[in-house]
Amino acid sequence: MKRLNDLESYWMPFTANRDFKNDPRIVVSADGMYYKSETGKDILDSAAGLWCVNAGHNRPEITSAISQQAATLDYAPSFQYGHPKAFELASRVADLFPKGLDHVFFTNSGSEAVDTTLKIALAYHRARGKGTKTRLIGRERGYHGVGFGGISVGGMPRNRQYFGTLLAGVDHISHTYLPDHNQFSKGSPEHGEHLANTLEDIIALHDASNIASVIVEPIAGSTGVLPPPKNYLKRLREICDKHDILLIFDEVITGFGRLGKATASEYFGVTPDIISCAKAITNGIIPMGAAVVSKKIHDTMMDEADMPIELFHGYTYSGHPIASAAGLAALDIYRDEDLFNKAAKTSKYLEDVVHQLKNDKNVIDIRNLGLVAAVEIAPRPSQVGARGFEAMKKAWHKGLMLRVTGDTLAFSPPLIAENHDIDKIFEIVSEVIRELD
Ligand code: PXG
Repeated sequence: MKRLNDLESYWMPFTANRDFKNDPRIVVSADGMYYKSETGKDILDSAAGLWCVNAGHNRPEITSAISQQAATLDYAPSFQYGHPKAFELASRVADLFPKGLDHVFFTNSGSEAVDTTLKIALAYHRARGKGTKTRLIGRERGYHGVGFGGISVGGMPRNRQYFGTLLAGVDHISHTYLPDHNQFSKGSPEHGEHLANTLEDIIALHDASNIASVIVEPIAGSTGVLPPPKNYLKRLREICDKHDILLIFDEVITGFGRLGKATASEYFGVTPDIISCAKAITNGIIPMGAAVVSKKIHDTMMDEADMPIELFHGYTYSGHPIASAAGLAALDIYRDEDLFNKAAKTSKYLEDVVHQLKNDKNVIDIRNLGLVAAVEIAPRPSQVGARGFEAMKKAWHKGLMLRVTGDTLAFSPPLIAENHDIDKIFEIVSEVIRELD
C-alpha cells in the first residue's frame, strides 16, 4: 500500500523531481506578497506565482465571488448553452484590450489559448478562400506553452527536442538577443529592429500566399526576459500588413497590467490581429485563458464559415462559470485599485534597483521593462543552468520565491508590490549572488 501524502505519486511539471523530493519547497498558504512554507516561514513572492497573481494572493473579493458562483451555478455546458458571466467577462476583456480586438474565445490555459489562435488563423484564411495560407511562423527562443502547436511555433530547444516531428510547415524568425550591442539596456534596447526583417526572408522563401500567421511574445518572458528592440514590433506589423499575414501577440504574461497597461499591445502602440492571454485574467486563482480576436476575423468567420457551427473548436470548460466569476472579480480589483498604473510607477523603481546589481559577482546582463526584470548570471563552464538552479534554492532558504530560467533570474512581482518589497527582493538576490561560486 502506498503511503498517503508521500511525495512520490505526483510527477511535477517542469521540475527537477528527484532533486525536489530530496529537499522539497512546499507552500501551504498565501496572502498579499507572501507565501507561507510548511515550516511556517514567510516567503516573499518575486514572481507573482508564475506571472499570474497580479493583484496579490488570496484576495477575499475573488474568493467570495468564486464561492458564491459555485453555490449558484457550478457548471454550464459550454457548447450550445451559455451562462451570463462568460458573456459579461468577454465584454469586459474586449473593453480592456485594444480597440478592434473585441471577440473573446475562452480556454483553460495559455497553451490552449495559443493553439486556439493558430487554429483560428488557419480557419480564417480558409473561410475567406485563401486556403493555401497555412504556414505558421514563430520566433527562436519563443515560449508559447506546451501544446503541439505551441512547441512547434515556440523556439525553446529543450521544449521541442524530445517530442518528435512537431507540426509540419512551421518556420522561425530570429530571436532578438544581441548581448554585444544591448547589454544592460533599460527598457527596449536600441539595436535589433532589423531582426524583424528575417520575416521577409521567410516570405521570400515560401511566398506570402502560403503563410497564415506570425506569433511572438511582445516581450519574450520564459526564455529569460528579452524586451523587444525599439520599433521592432511596429516593423513586424508593417511586414504582416504588406503580405496579408495575421500577427498574433502571445500576451499570456503581459496581459492584465504587467507592463503598466492592460496589454503590451497598448504599451507598444502596436495592435495585432489576435492576442492570447491567460494567467492574470483570473489573478491565477482558477485556470483560464482566452484568444481575443479582431472584428475582421470574427466577422469573416460569421459570414463565410460553414453553417451552423462556424468554428469547430472549444473546450468542456471554455468560459467556466467559476473561472468567469473569478475573472470578473479580478478585473474589478485591477480597475478599482488602478493597479496597472501602480505597476507603471513601480516599474521605474524596479529599473533603478535591479540595475544596481550590475557590478555584482558573475552578473553579465540586466534587462527590464514594465514590472519585469532579469538578471543574467554567467553560466559555469560546462554546467549551464547550475548557478541559476542553486540561486533558486538558496533564495528559498532566505525566504524568497525566485523564478529562474537557465542562469537568468527573472522577476515579475505582483502589481501590488510596494517599493519596500522591491528593496527586499533585491537585498536577498544580491546576497544569493554573492554566495554563488
Ligand atoms: N504563452 C506564454 C507567452 C507563456 O509565458 C504560455 C503561453 C503557456 O501558458 P500555460 O497556462 O499553458 O502554462 C506561457 C506560460 C516562467 C513561466 O517562469 C512562464 C510560463 C509558465 C510557467 C513559468 O517563465 N508561461
